[in-house]
Amino acid sequence: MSIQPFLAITLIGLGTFAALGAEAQRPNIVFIMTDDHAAHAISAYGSKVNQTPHMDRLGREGMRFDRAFVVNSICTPSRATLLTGKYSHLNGTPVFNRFDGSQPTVAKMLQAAGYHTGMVGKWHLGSDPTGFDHWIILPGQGVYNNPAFITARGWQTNQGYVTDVITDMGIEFIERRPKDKPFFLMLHHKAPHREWTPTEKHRAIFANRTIPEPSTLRDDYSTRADALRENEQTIARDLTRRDLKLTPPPELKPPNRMAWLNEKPMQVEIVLNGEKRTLSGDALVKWKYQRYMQDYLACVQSVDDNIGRLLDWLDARGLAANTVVIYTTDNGFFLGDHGMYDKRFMYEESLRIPLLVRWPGVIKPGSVSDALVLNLDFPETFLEIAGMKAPKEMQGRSFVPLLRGREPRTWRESFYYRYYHDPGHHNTRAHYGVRTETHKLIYYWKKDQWEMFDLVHDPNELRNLYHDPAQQRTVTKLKAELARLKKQVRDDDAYANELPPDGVDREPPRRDVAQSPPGA
Ligand SMILES: [Ca+2]
Repeated sequence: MSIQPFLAITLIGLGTFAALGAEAQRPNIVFIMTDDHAAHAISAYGSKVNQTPHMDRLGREGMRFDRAFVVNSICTPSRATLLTGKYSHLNGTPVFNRFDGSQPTVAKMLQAAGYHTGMVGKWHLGSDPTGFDHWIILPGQGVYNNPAFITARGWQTNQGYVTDVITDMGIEFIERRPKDKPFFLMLHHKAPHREWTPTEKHRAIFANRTIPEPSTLRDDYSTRADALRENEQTIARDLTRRDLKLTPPPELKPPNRMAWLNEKPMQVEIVLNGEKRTLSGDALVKWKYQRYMQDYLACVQSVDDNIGRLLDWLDARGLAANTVVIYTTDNGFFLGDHGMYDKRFMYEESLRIPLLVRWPGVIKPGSVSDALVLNLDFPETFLEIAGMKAPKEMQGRSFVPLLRGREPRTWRESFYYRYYHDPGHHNTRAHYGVRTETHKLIYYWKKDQWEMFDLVHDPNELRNLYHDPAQQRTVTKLKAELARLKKQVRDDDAYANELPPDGVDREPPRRDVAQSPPGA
C-alpha cells in the first residue's frame, strides 16, 4: 500500500496538491460505460453470439467481475447511483426524473481533489452535468447518426456515427488535458440502446448470420408471477416496425409514417430467395429475434472496435501504464432470454452488468472475481483509486481491495434491489428484492406476489420455489434478509406510490431527429 490516501487527505485540506511533483502519479481513470450491453454479449463472458476482442483484452490484462449488478436496472437511475453512490430513494432519481446536480457527486469530489474531470456522451439525467471541467452530452437518448450534443456553450451537431464521435471526443478530452493533473473521464456511449441502429459496415457483419436462440426464448412463465405474463417487452409481441427496421410504404407520409413504424406487427412480409413470404406465429418470433440480435450485436461490435482504438491510443501516448480503464454498462439486457428484450426486471440477464477493469501494476492480469459488486460501488472505488476517502453517506463499498486480489472477509453476501417505474414503459411491475450468492427473492408488492429462485440449481430462474413447502425455511430466511437490507439502506418506501414527474428527455432540434431506419 502507498501513503497516497494519507497525503491526499492532508494536502487537499492545504490546497497545495497541484504544486506537488508526485501529482502526475495519481492514476488516471477512464470509465467507459455503454447503454444496455448484456454481459452475455461479450466473448470474455462466454458469449455464444459474438466476439469482442478489445473488451476481452481488458479482461485478459486486468480483472473480470462475474457477479457485478445494478441496484435499479434502468438508464437514468443507474447513472444517478453511479454519480452519488446512493440508492435511488436517497439520490432522488428513481425513474426518468431530473437529477438534482447540486448534491455531492464523485465528479465534484475528484475535481476538488485536483483531477481534471470530463463527461462525454450519454448523460440522460435531465440537468446539466456538475463537477466536470469539460462536458459534452447527448440530449436525452441522443441519436445514432450525426448526433446533436449539448455543451456548456450551447448545442452542436457532429457528423458521423455516435460511437465513433463519442470516442473521438474522449480522446480529444485526454489530449487537451492540463498535463500537470491526473484525469477522470466518463466516456458514456449511447450504443447499444434501442433502436439498435448500426453502421453499414457492422450491419453487414451480422446481416447473414443466424444467431443462436437462447434456451428461454419461448419461456411460458409457468410458476412465475403475473408480472412476466403482463410485461410488454417481448420479442413475440412488442418489437415495433421501427425496431425491426421495416421500410414504410412510400405513399405513407408523416404522421402516418411514424404511426406505421411504431406499430407492433403480428404479421410481416419478407422476400426470401426472390419469393414473397408472410411470416406469423413462431416463424415470426424466430425472424424478429434474428432482426433484433443482428442489429444489437452490430452496435456492440462498433463499441468494441472503438474500445480497441482508444486502448491503442493510450498505448501510443504512453498513458496506459498509469491509467485505470473500466468497461461496464448502465444495466443488463434480455437478449431474447425469457422471451424478452429490454431490462428493468430483477432477473439475472437484466440485473447483471459486465465489469472489466485494467490497472497495470495493481491487478494481476487475467484475474476473475466472483464477489458481489454493484454499480453503487463505483464512486467509492474511484475515490480510493484517487487515494481519497469516501464520505459516509455513500452506500456502496470500494472494490479496490478486490482489484488488489484480496477479498475482505466482511465483503457483502447479499444486496438489495428496487425497480420503480410502474406504471411506466413496457408495463413492468414495481418490485424489490434480495439476491444472495445462491438465491433470489423478488416481491411484486403492488400485486403481493413473490418469487424465489435457487440460482445454483436453476440459473435460468424458471422454477419459482416460493410456494414449495420444502423451501419454506429458505423463504423465511430470505424474507428476513430482505427486511434487514431494506432497513440498512434506509428505504422507507419513498416514491413507492408517488413518483417524480418524467423530465429527462430534452428534444434535439427536429432536423437532428430525422433518421430513417435502413431497409429490412
Ligand atoms: Ca440503459
